[in-house]
Amino acid sequence: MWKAVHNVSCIVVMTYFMCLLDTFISASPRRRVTVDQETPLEDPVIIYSLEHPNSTLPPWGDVPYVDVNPSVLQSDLKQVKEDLVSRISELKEDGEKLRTSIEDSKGATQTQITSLKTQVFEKMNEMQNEVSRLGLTVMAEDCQDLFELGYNATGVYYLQKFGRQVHCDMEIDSGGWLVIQRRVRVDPQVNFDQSWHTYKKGFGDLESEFWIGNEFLHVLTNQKAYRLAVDMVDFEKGAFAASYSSFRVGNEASFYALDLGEFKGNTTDAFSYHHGRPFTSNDRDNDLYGAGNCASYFSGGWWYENCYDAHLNGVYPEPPDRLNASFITWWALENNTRVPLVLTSVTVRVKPSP
Ligand SMILES: [Ca+2]
Repeated sequence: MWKAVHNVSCIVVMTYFMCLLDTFISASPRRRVTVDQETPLEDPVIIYSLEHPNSTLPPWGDVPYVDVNPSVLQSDLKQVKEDLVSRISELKEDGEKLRTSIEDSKGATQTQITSLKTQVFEKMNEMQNEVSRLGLTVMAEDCQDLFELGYNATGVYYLQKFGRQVHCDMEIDSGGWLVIQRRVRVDPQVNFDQSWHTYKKGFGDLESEFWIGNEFLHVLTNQKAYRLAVDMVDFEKGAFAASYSSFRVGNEASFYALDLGEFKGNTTDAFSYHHGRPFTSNDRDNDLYGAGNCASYFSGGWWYENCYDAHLNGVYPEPPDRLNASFITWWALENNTRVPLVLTSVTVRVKPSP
């Protein structure tokens, strides 16, 4: 009997303590931490959501959760704070690096700008010089002017003043020579048996054979004093040179009369024979040959008298023939004997007198 009473008493006491425990637990605030449902519990990404235990919540077990005690939470918060401080520190370092980088960049840019400025100034100077040169080029009166402006390549140039092209020899005899006539062996040969009008305006090809034109010769040689040089190559005897201290051509009213100065050269002065003579073409007979037109006889316009000692506008002899020297010819004296140079190439060039 006593044992039965004892058992019942024990059950009542245990129930009482269990009730007390339950009451105690229920009365304690519960800190619950919900976790992301997608996140495995083994490695939870904790979303700190402190809920009051009396708030409406799904039944326990429906929502994954972990109970954390305050010390753990405090530790987590401390870790977060430390992480934030660390991150802020990193950001500060990054910012400092960025600032340094920007300053470096600014420095580099400044250097580049300085370099660019220098280049721009240099370019501007170059352009200014070029503009100046171009301005002077526009004003150029002849090849010597171009040569002095730095144009030192032999070839065809444009003279703005005259609105035409000219061939400049920038190499021979100190350069600056304007070529007024050239004969070279080309096929087909340029026809020099031309009319007054054609000789007046000029003809041929500046890169090969040409006559620059009587009107241009007149205008050119009257803008300043010029000297003249003739380069010749005989088909057997080689090169010869003749030069004249002055060279001037009169206007059309004078029939482009020739005015030559003092001769120098390694051959005979054949050209002075024509000094003072008007020009004759196959359709304008201004020569002193009474029986006909020298230009027609010798197939090319020239400052004929009766008819010539030098004739550079003839035709090439094929084959070269010294006995019948009525071609491109320069009569020379050899041992007091007149001997014609039969020329296979000729260049006549002018340059301002020194
Ligand atoms: Ca005549």
